[in-house]
Amino acid sequence: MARSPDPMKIEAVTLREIRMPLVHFFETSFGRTTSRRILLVTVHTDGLAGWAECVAAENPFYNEEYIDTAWMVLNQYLAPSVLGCEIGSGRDVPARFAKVRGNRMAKAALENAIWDAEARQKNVPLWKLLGGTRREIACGVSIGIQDSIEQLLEKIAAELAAGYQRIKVKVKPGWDIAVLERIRRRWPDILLSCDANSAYRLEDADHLRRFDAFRLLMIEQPLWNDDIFAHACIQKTLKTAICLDESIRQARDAQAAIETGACRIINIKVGRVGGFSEAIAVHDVCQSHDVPVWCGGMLESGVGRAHNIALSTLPNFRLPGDVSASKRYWREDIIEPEVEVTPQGTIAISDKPGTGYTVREDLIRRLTVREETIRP
Ligand code: OSB
Ligand code: MG
Repeated sequence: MARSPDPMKIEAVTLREIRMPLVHFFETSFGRTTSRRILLVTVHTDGLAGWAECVAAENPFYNEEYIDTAWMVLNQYLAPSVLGCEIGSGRDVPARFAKVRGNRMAKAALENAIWDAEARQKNVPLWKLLGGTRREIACGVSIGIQDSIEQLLEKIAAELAAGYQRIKVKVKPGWDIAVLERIRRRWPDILLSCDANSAYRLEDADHLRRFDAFRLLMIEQPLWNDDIFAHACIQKTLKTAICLDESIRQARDAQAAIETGACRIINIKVGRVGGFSEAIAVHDVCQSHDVPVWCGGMLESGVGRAHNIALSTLPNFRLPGDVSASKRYWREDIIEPEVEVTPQGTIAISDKPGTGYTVREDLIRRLTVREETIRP
């Protein structure tokens, strides 16, 4: 029997904030982002480094966390709970964080950095370590609210020409029916969905039923960010499948949402659910109920993007994800090679150990505005 590798002694954890301007602003129902403040986490163990990205945004608008709260929780609670410890695998990390409530994006960053280190230590691809099976993944794009419908149509045309398999547009009251009408008039048959990021209320149920005319693949998170019950009420009255994003923070939420009929599709974001271990658990709950999942995005740099790619290889990731090419976001990404999408709208999965992408530490150093290394 193969001897399992020695546990990893966690010697230090480095937190870094880098600033990266987006190639194009990204606007949702809760606001516009033009430049990212990104928190990167590095774990140092036995001469190896594991990297991960904390997907908490600049403001607590998508969920309760943002970069500054994540930094503090990592610094004061999460890093101390692994520093100096012998850890066998990424799987063993959530138990060490159990006392800390919520703060899932902060937890995910440190857990995923340890999975990243584990894959390197064992010299296996991260996607295999996670239980992945796919050799290529299907890609869609999420397109933000634009200054005009014409500008949006131009963007969609460019993404379709690039090969992307599914177009998702952000919607909110006042930027919805007219937008979807124009898209469907020009492209009657594309795979199309929309994401409201919680912009509607139960009083909008009649309005939301008008979306059924556009034969959408799904409508993502129409109601409150923390709700399951009200989504179950409106899903009954909609032809269009609801996909939950914000509401699904853990496998129990997925189970509740599926069993109450609150959604027919689930978006998995590894940061939102607290790390790879819980992301796999959500995936498995959905798979056992025959509910398809897809991988969501949070405007990640290459470090987080590479992790999303690895996660997307699990078998129940049956719909195109919001995992797209580096160049849609960044003039220059912090990994090598950059993430590229084929003309068929897929990303090919590497057989190399780890993520298959190299972190560009030189570039990261130049982009760093804040750095702190925590030791036992
Ligand atoms: O709801 O999926 C979302 C970006 C920031 C916050 C929330 C969301 C998004 C996206 C972008 O839709 C997906 C991406 O391209 O990274
Ligand atoms: Mg969403």
